[in-house]
Amino acid sequence: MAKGRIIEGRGGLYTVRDAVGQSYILRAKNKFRRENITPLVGDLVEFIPTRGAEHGWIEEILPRNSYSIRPPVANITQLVITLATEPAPDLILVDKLLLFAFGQQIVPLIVVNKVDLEPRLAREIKIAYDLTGVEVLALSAKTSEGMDDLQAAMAGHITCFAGQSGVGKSTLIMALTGVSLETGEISQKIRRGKQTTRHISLIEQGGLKVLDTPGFSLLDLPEELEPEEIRLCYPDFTPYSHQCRFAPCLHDQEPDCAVDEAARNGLIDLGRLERYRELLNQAQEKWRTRYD
Ligand SMILES: Nc1nc2c(ncn2[C@@H]2O[C@H](COP(=O)(O)OP(=O)(O)OP(=O)(O)O)[C@@H](O)[C@H]2O)c(=O)[nH]1
Ligand SMILES: [Mg+2]
Ligand SMILES: [Zn+2]
Repeated sequence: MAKGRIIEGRGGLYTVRDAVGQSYILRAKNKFRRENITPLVGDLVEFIPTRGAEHGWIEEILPRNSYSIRPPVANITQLVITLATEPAPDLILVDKLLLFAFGQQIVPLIVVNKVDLEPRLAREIKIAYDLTGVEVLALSAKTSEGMDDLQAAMAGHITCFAGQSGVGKSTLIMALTGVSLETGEISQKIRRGKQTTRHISLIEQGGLKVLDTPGFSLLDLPEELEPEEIRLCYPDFTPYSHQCRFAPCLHDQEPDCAVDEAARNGLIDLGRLERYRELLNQAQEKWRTRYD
């Protein structure tokens, strides 16, 4: 049986590319639907190739190293969390994406694009995320500032770009790979992107493997995420968390919480702690109502 990777999927048809770069349009066997498995871009599959005008079939999906529902992708090793001055950044989205990456052993990278418009946001994000250990790059797809650093950081990875519509994901990927993609202006009226990219696609060019994804603004926490697990995905809290009076401490309402104190003294980013509490409350609510 032939082997390849899904590089695109739409309307029940999947484009699969094999090791020598040949592409096939395939359908997925019914058994996947019965087993409640959706083939994802990034999946490694075994397939029976196209015969004549007939589409071939995806027969098996090989075990996934990583898997995400939003964006729905498989086997990525790096997540580029993209933000920009315009549209206005949503840091809770950034923190949710970080949570997802840490939970799946995917290497996160934060890029602040459009620094040609103004440099302040990139500086603020670098400070706020400093203690997380996550690399933050200041970039401009327009002037090419910082693009060499991004290219270097992506070497050897299967990289997925994610973030709000209009931050410049497709523009960055075009600049990196030279492959032409559709990009869209920010709506001046609502100051938001226009959801230009409609489908996830995997692009392999010039030694890079990169997934472009449609922008989104809402991201649910993973169903199976236990509220207590969230704090384990905050490396910026760990230097203080062992000094909390309670162990374990959720750093929410507990007295003598060292993380709370560190944030009030400016040692931990206060915004990170406030958003953590918001996510914790969302997860607790979800957990309480999970059998409703
Ligand atoms: N000034 C400036 N504008 C940029 C930069 N990068 C992208 N843009 C513009 O931002 C707009 C949105 O870019 P896209 O690449 O379509 O954004 P996207 O993140 O792919 O958006 P969706 O596909 O809707 O999720 C376009 O008008 C780009 O030209 C940049 O570095 N500086
Ligand atoms: Mg796009
Ligand atoms: Zn605490």
